[in-house]
Amino acid sequence: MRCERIWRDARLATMAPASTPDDPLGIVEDGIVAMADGRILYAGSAADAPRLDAGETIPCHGRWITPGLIDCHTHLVYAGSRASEFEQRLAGASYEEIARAGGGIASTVTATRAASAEALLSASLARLDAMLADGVTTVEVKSGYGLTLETEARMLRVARSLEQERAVRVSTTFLGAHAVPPEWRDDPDRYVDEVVERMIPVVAEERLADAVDAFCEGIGFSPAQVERVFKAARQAGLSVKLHAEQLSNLQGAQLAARYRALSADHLEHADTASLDAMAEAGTVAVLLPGAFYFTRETKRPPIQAIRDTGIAMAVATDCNPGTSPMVSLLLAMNMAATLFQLTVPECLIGVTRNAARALGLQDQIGTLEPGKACDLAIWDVEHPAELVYAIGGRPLHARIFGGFHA
Ligand code: DI6
Ligand code: FE
Repeated sequence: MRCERIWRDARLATMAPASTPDDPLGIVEDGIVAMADGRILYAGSAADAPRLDAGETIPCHGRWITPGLIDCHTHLVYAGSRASEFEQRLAGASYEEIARAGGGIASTVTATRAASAEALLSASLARLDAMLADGVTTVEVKSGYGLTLETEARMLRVARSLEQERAVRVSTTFLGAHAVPPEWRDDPDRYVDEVVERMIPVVAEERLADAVDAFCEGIGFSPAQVERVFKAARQAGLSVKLHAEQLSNLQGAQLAARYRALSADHLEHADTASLDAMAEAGTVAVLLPGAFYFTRETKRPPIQAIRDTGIAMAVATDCNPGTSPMVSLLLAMNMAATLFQLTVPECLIGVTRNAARALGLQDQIGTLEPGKACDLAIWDVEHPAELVYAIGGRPLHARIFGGFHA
């Protein structure tokens, strides 16, 4: 078989669904990956490989190859900083108090509205470059700091343009229902009208977003308001996801499941009825330990119940200026293990196969299997567990995007 490039002498963690329970990572010791047309032609043991006629062969000297990592929940595009609010919180103010006093998301909205597309792009690229250095090849990016049609569209266009600036796949999410903007504070339902009647149709028509998200919370939107957003999204042909049960239990995850959401994210305060509904709907649980850590939340998501119901778990950075100013997906895995007691395989599958599912991209990325995009991370580690264990290292040897060294 003719292929363009082969990586040989590698150890693979394919992340393909386990054929045996004692091999959750799909490990291949004597592995090769063959690429044609940017896709994986073969990934598996050298001994079992078909005859491959390669244009170029790259020796990996026993290094580990995983699928390129996927950060499936970020607010990467924004302007400004919230370091002063961090200091207020250290002095005793709560995240919700700061938000209700007009700070929080609203302060980033002010900074983001004032920023040009160029300024937003350059601030975002600095964060994106740090993510890529951790082996990320796909990143989800939400809007939600503009909260007018014009500024939300600007955020989404900047997010899309990251694909031209760097070798990365970007999945965009419209988060117009992130916060009620100051000009609508006295009439939140009218702002929801704006999101539903004006913004979502344009976002869909201009293909600015791949999905629609909302913040279902006392300081965000009620389930009834979120439902209106979901209805409009589905009508426009967009899939949905939800920030659910982060600070309190409003039964957002149940609502998400009812709309067959790709994911329900955070879930610290989720109850078992919600988990059953998510399992039934195939909605992925996206865990965001960076936000849990940074807000010094004490209620952990019900991990054992999530496991027991068989819900797929993903892990992401939630990179945002208010509750998770974090760009390292490797650190997010470490936190998911340390703070939430995820196992090492759960963390690794959570940033690859299950993260792909959370974006609806499971047919394209997330595992080393024939037909998937040849997005690889090649690591200088003795075992993939080190990717979860170590804090602040630089284990990435090379990042391959669509078959090319990036
Ligand atoms: N939940 C979060 O943790 C972020 N957004 C959301 O809906 C916080 C965003 C911010 O504080 O800027
Ligand atoms: Fe978030």
